[in-house]
This record gives sequence, structure tokens and C-alpha cells, in this order.
Amino acid sequence: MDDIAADPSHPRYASLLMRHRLEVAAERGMLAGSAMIAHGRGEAFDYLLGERTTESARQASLQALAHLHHATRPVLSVNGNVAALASDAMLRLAAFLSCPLEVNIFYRTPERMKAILSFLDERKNALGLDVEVLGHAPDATIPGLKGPRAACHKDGILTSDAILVPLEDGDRCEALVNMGKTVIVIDLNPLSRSARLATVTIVDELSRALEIMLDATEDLTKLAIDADYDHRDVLDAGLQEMLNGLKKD
Ligand code: PTJ
Repeated sequence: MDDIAADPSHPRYASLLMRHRLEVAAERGMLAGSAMIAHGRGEAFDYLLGERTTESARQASLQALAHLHHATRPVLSVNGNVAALASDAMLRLAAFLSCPLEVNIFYRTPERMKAILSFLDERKNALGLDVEVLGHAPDATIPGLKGPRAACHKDGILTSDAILVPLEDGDRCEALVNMGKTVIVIDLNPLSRSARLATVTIVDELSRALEIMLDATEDLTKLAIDADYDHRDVLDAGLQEMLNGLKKD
């Protein structure tokens, strides 16, 4: 899957690897037509961050994990880009949390759902993980949304109390927040509607953010929900890091 021509010592290896994963996913029919545009936008913001995890993003990732760990019914949502870029990490996180992973895509077609579900199944078997993967038989709708993008599972997204939605559309994020859930977004764009609306927003590249969360599962002693956590402050710190990056010569 990750057999790319570039050498791991290449300074932009991580970025090349992510692009390769998207190309493979596109060939398998997993991606939306606008997936590459969304990725390019993310890359541009990541460039401003210096393609590294900032202190505020690390703080947000740990807070996100604390919320998911202490939730009664956590769920991890997976769209086409997320499946392409970080299936293994999402499956590992779901295994740690003993929670379902639900495929929930914005540009929903039966073909794409099938392609993503089959890829996740392959990765789950390759990793030997026991994770419930939902999305195949939606039996509920997210209130406030219309059309196929509202479809979800009753035992998954609908009744979850905390949800991780990386790279999420603003409308859907708003609908999930309106349902009273703890909504955790991973989005490199600190100005996006999803980033502003969520309970916790991680302004970091998806695979880096997930790596931090997975590393943190090794030592649960530091994993407490911080009652003083200020979402807007942390988000603004992410934006400030980018502005500082622009000022560097
Ligand atoms: O598979 P589907 O049908 O659900 O569609 C998925 C996409 C991502 C195409 C769809 O949700 C979409 O159009 O998303 P947006 O509105 O473009 O938002 C995606 C956000 O994720 C943007 O703000 C990007 O900056 C950000 N982003 C893109 N790649 C990454 C990222 N953030 C973190 N890590 C990334 N790798």
C-alpha cells in the first residue's frame, strides 16, 4: 500500500506518502471528486505550520483523547479522505476505545461506500483487530440534515455521546453539535466552520494528530478532561502559529 518511489530520507517524504495513499484510494473508487482539492487546501495550511505539530495541537489531541476515553458511547467517523490517509490509525484508535468506526461520507454513493468499507475490512484483517465497522446499513438520520449525507447508524453516530469527525463538512458538524454531542474535529484550517463549531478542534495533519493520540494511550495517567480547556483560545493559538510562520524569513 505504501510502496512509493521516494526515499524516507526525502525532506517531504510524509507529504509524498499521503499523496500516494490518495492516488491508490482514487484508483479503488474510494474518493469524492473534490477529495484532492480538500487535501490541497489542507497541505497549504500545513505548509504554514511548517508541517509539524504545534504545542496547541498537541494539547488539543490529548484533550480529544480524554473526551473519547471518558465517553459512554464514543464513535469514530470515517470519510473517503480519512480512509485513504489513516485507516490503520483510525482502526487502532477504535480498538483502544472499544468503539465502532462508522463510514459516513458527504458525497454518498453506494459504489464509494462499498469501496471504503471493503478497504477498511482489508486493513482490519491485516492488522488483526476486532473493531466494529458500521456504514453498510444505515437505519437512522442526523436531525437537521437532508438527503443521503444525513444517513447514519442508530447504534453508531446517532446515539453516540462523543464523536471524532476528521475533515468534516461544516453543516454536518453543526448538526452533530446541535444534537448535544461532544464533537472533536481534526482540521488544518483553523478558520473553517467545523473548526470553529466543534467542542475540541485539532489543527494538525490527520495522521500526525492520530499518532499523538495513539502514543498517549500508552500512559493513561495524564488523560483527564480539563474543565478549564478553552476551545477558542487553543484554536486561536493554532492560527497565531501560522501567522508567525508567515513572518519568518
Ligand atoms: O469522502 P467525503 O464524501 O465525505 O468527502 C470528504 C471531503 C474531505 C472531500 C469533504 O468532506 C470536503 O469537501 O471537505 P472540505 O469542506 O474541503 O473540508 C476538508 C477540511 O479538511 C479542509 O478545511 C482542509 O483544510 C482539511 N484537511 C484536508 N486534508 C487534511 C485536512 N486536515 C487535516 N489533515 C489533513 N490531511
